Amino acid sequence: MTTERSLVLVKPDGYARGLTGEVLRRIEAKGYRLAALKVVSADTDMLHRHYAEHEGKPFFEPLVAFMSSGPVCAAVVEGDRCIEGFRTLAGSTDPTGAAPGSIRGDLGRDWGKKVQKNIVHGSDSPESAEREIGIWFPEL
Ligand code: DAT
Ligand code: MG
Repeated sequence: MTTERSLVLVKPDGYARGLTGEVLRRIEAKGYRLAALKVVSADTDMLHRHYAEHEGKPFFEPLVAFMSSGPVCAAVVEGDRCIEGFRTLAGSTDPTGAAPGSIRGDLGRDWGKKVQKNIVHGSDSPESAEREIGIWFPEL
């Protein structure tokens, strides 16, 4: 077993739709622990750092604009292999193709803005998780 931490965000679409509780419920039902939790209005500096790997891609600036369009719920999720586990709970990036049973597959769809409004973010590696936790929870 490898205990990991993941940075999970309920994005502005999920927060505005009142899906925060449903996302957190699924995380806890899976057996992961909410080690830290808060509602944040992210500024563009934070988001540029958070999405640094996507800088220069055509969807980068629209993504940052969307992510700063409203509050998000940020969580540090803890558990054995929770990085891969949460990404499985989230489903694939495009909600239209995400598997039923996943957060994006059950609750997301094509809203006419490509795949921007896909409800959640989850770290993709232990290195990304620690970097992202430093951005969203500098106090930890
Ligand atoms: P994920 O969130 O599944 O890790 P990612 O890291 O590749 O996906 O991309 C980050 C976010 O950027 C993703 O959740 C939605 C948006 N995005 C990704 N690919 C996109 C594309 N081709 N067009 C528009 N937005 C995109
Ligand atoms: Mg990603």
